[in-house]
Amino acid sequence: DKEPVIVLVTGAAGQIGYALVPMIARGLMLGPDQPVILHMLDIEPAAEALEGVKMELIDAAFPLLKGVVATTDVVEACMNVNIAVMVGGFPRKEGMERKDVMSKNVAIYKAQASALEQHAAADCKVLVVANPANTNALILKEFAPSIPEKNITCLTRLDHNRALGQISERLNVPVSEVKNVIVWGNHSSTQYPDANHATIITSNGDKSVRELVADDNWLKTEFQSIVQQRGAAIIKARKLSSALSAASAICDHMRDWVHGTSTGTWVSMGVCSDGSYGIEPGLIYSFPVSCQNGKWSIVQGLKIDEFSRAKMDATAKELIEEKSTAYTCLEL
Ligand code: NAX
Repeated sequence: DKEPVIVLVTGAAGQIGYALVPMIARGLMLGPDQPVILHMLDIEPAAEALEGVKMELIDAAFPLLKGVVATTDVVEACMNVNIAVMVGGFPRKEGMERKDVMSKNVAIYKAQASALEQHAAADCKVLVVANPANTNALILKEFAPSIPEKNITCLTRLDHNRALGQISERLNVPVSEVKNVIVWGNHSSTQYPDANHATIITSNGDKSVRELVADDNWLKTEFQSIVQQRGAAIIKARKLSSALSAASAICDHMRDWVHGTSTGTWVSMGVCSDGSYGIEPGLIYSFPVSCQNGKWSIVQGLKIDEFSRAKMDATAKELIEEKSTAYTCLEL
């Protein structure tokens, strides 16, 4: 029998947490033969609700679930964790700009960076979900210098999956046959969803999405805005932000990172830039990555046209500004 993997979920009493923990306990993140122990962290006002989630996890009698810790103590939560999914944060309320939530969240991520650095397993893999996701991950990286920077990522897989979904709808093919879209940059409305290298898998080999769509204008306008504004559309329709699709994307991100992507397929992950594609080193930027042996690497050598270049630079510029706002908030 495999040793259980300890998975931390912060903000576990929230709506993504509620959708995510049963997926993890069912093996959708780490595989159907991998036992897990869940560490769930939330804050004092949510302690009772968190206890309720723990009761439901026990009641669901998941065979893979070997233990559940529900706590408001960040040290207990981070103890020996192998995987940390950071969903907890100060919510963006209606009418609030991303910048308004920035100062609250970077302070949280600075504090939780220290707890992870001191108490998590040495090879802990971290995924930051809470917004501003890229900048929270950047702050976590800066304040947990002993965690290898390659182990700190942020979630843009939901945007990636949304892009796959839109291509699938447009071309009327199953989403499982669409691959290699890219989401570049920030998990914000400046993100650049790029279908230039995307393909459809057919029995006669891969076919270019750009050629099949045969409408560059759609790819440059409507496709962009639907993917970028999808979060807002869900809030409008549900009066709540995306939760099941976010939880599913979190499982996809971790599963591909741990178990690898299939040959010839890449996914989008927010990772520390090494200067690839001219992006400022050290920024947490969403790139196309392939994964093998528990490590991601940025897909190299993709041809970037002028339109893409401008979009990729604009979202990088926003991340540089967010970084400087975050540092101002932390009075650094
Ligand atoms: P909720 O407000 O339902 O849940 C957040 C939970 O975090 C709450 O239970 C709250 O008590 C808890 N929390 C607050 N401060 C905390 C702290 N210091 N330590 C631990 N827990 C704390 O939000 P939900 O809809 O679950 O969304 C969670 C986060 O994901 C938000 O920041 C949201 O913006 C972000 N998202 C990011 C996405 C991405 O693709 N990167 C997509 C989905 C989502 O919008």
